[in-house]
Amino acid sequence: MTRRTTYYCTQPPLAPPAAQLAPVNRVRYYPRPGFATRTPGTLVQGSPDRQSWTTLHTITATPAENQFTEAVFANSLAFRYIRLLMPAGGYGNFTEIEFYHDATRLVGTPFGSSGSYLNYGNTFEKVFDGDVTTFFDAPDSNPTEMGLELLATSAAPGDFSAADFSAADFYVSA
Ligand SMILES: [Ca+2]
Repeated sequence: MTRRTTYYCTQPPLAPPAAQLAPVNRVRYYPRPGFATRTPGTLVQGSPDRQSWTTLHTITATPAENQFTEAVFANSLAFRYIRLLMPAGGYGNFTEIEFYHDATRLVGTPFGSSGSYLNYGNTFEKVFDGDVTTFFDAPDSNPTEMGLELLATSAAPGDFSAADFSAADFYVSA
């Protein structure tokens, strides 16, 4: 007698869930040392298209020097683009900016105001490089933006390449 066992799947492989964007409700920011007084008036904003922006929070106080300060605010709106908009004269002077949904780090492709003061190379990318010794220093005193086009979430600071993420890394909002 030949015993045969047939193995089969009762369900097709599950497709990864469609990635959804998480609403930002927490921001950590670390001012350029010696220039924390440039921070007040900075807006946290979201946009679906980088054209129309919704202000989600306003930073009103001068943060402490040489450390991160955290802003927590209520927000249930998920935007593809999130940014800090620093007022005129601020020169984008942050060393690092981190966006979160609750405890989940939001990551994406950085964007921001172009150039650097006297072309020293302190461009907006410096606020997303995971290094608190590097900072953005804009070429002029116009308002400056520093933000992310959201892709996914990750616990790894400074890890912003879409190629680094698998479907399992995408945050799916409830
Ligand atoms: Ca930096």
